[in-house]
Amino acid sequence: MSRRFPKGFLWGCATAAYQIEGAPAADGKGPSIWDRYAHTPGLMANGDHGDIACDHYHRFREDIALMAHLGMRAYRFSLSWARILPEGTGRINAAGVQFYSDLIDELLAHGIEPMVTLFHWDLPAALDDKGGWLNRDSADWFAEYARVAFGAYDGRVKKWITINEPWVVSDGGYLRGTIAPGHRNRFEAPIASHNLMRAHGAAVKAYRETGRHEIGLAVNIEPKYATSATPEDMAAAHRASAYMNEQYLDPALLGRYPLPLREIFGPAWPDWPEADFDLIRQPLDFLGINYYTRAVVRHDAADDLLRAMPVRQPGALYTETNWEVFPQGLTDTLLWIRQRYGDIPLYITENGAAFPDPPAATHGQVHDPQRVDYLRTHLLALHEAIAKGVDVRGYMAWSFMDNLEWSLGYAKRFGLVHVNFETQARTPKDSARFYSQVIASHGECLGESPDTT
Ligand code: GBH
Repeated sequence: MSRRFPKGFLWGCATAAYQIEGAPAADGKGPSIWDRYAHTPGLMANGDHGDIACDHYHRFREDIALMAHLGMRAYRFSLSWARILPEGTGRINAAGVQFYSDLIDELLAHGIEPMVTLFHWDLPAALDDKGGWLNRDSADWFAEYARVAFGAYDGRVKKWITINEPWVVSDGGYLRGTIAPGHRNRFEAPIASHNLMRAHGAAVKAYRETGRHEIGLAVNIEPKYATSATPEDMAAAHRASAYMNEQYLDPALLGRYPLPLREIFGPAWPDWPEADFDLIRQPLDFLGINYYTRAVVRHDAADDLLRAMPVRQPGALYTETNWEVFPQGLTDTLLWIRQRYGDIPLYITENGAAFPDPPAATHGQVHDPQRVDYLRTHLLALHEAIAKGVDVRGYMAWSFMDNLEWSLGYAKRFGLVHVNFETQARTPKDSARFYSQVIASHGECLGESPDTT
């Protein structure tokens, strides 16, 4: 069977500003909640922080040259809001605007299409001081920032993403405290989610005033399977999916929240003004799907939010972050999205895995057979969904290079390109070479039996 991908299919890779840039105070940048969080003792694995990271702020030209060398056709990256607006609103920092302008020009000069995420978690600290995503004004702050970015880059940038993974921001940032701003409050989580979605809507609305290209939202989707067919386990899977998946896609695409959220949050679930849903539900040009893993769950009253607990799968392969490798979940996710929300152009905006790679590159090589397998099997699963008629237009591997895996620090490596954090040397791993071949053959080489040399 031919594994050729559709004509014009966009092959690329992804990163996010705080994970790679470093230079937290360069050229007038304001502090973000991640600068604060990472410098709060005890919160980051190994005491790591993003002050240098991959030093991409100073090395973007060589990084882009390497992307081009590997054959990337697209690069998804995020803008640091506080580089552009150091206080989050108001004063524009021209040097920050210039940095991304130079980066975009460099990409275009190498024939690489930029895909720009406006918000990948690094909220300006000045806005957190005003309540961050708990403040209803956050939708206006975000629209103001979005307008500045559209004004500076639209035309050169043809694909925009408003927000990356609102679920992670709400669940990690406001409910469990595992990422910035580190709150643990069940009442805050749905409010943060709602304001993130209002901000998304407000930015899309602003884009329609002046924007000439495409804009969408990027969500993390994990299919939730019941461990048995009992009504209890089925209901648990249903709640888990409502919480992680439908909580964001339903308001964005259907203009309402899924019913189980009321039961999940109980007294912590607010009643929202109807008009909010008109703002949130803006017509989108595409949806970005970040896919990493699935969950199999069983009913368990001991879990006081979802009454659902993950069930470990014997015999399955798990990554270094303890996520099950389950390529079929990508096919299932894409078919589910079409079934629930209808036909909307999709991009895989992230997909990848952390594995314990060899600690250092030897003789310019880094062998990462598990990542090669992960890529191959997920691209085959993606191809299957496309063959079944799902409109997927591109794939961005997470990540271009090893980087700061948020609170888990530098030890968890997701890169196609190895980074030596002592010397900042970049070394393409076997997975980068494999992905180059996939791109060069439009997927055709996926049909061949794996190279076992
Ligand atoms: C993405 O989020 C981020 O966008 C990116 O910045 C990050 O570097 C990358 O992934 C790798 O982490 O099994 O219960 O622990 C990932 C979203 C949500 C995917 C939680 C895995 C596992 C749930 N993740 N999910 S659990």
